[in-house]
Amino acid sequence: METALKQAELYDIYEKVMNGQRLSREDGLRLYETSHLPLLGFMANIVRERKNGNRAFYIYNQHINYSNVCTNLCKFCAFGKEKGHRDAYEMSLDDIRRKIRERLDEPVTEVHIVGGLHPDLPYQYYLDMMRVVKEERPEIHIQAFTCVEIAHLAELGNRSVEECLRDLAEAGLGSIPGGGAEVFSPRIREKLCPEKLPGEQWIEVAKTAHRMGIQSNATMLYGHIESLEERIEHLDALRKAQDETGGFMCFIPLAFHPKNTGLESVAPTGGVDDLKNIAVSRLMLDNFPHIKAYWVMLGPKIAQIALSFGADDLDGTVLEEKITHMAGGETDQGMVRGDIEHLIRQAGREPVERDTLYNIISG
Ligand code: V47
Repeated sequence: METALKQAELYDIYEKVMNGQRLSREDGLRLYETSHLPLLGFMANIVRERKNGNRAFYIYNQHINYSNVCTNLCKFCAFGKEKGHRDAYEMSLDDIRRKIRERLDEPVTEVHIVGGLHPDLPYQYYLDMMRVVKEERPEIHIQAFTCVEIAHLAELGNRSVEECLRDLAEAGLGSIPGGGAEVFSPRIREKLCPEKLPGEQWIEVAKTAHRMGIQSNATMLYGHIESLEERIEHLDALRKAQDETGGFMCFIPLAFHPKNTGLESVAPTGGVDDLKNIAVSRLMLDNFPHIKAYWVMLGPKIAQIALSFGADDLDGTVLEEKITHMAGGETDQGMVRGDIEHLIRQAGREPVERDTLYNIISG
């Protein structure tokens, strides 16, 4: 292996990995550029096993997308619709109550709730949503509202981000999912989502949450018009924020799905780029405890291989995912526990059911 690493001119990076030294942005770029995928995976796997051993985590969760009405209408998104559009929808609090009730006989531990930036649902709706979920299922962990939604809600309620997060936490919010980060580069945001919260502000919302003891995740949407440099800048910005707060639990590279979006001419991501993103993020984000291979976007087969390329988490049972499926995602709507565990065991890993905050439930 050492000879192969030398021949591929990656040996200096390997030495850093072995010594637990931080990789530079230039190192990250070289890793993205290399065609030696197995060597990249080999190095990422060293870090993955150092941090998480042979475990592969999953969660018994449920997704609820309360509304697709959105004022941002990002080019890469097939989910968001203008208010009044024939496919636009919004769930009432009773609809949300019903969604939770429908699955009370299953051991769901987390509900993941996100939606578009709705122009006129009132602030109270979001607080009541938390309360309704907790009334039906008091022990469930609510992971809800991306940093972009939090900034929107704060504005809606005439609150600072901190006050808004306090209101939400009092009503039942447990943690924040990683969506809405896209690629922080202003060039990309200008081209694809000019209305969206700028990258620095996304990071500010996350850091504010962390300082209040609310943990969160982070994502990067890759495989559209971003450059490798822009991916590295994104990872570097997250690494810096994590140095400051330590509040990120997990990083999830999200594979772009072009169908029904404003970027339909872009080809879907390939398996090589999917695995590279898992591996490079594992190697660059040395201060993130977990890297998630989100099977819904990667497909179960790539997600399974990703468990040897740096990922230690597959997300979970999910059920009723809309954002990927509206953009042409062909994976199932959900996976049962047995199938997830089988996928993990086939990869030679040990399945471990976790809760949202990575406490072990069983395994
Ligand atoms: O914010 C939008 C992205 C995100 C597309 O935190 C798209 O554990 C691909 O963030 N193709 C939502 N991606 C999903 C998300 C997520 C999923 C699972 C777990 C966690 C977590 C977070 O999906 C959006 C946006 O960045 N997205 N459109 C698309 N066409």
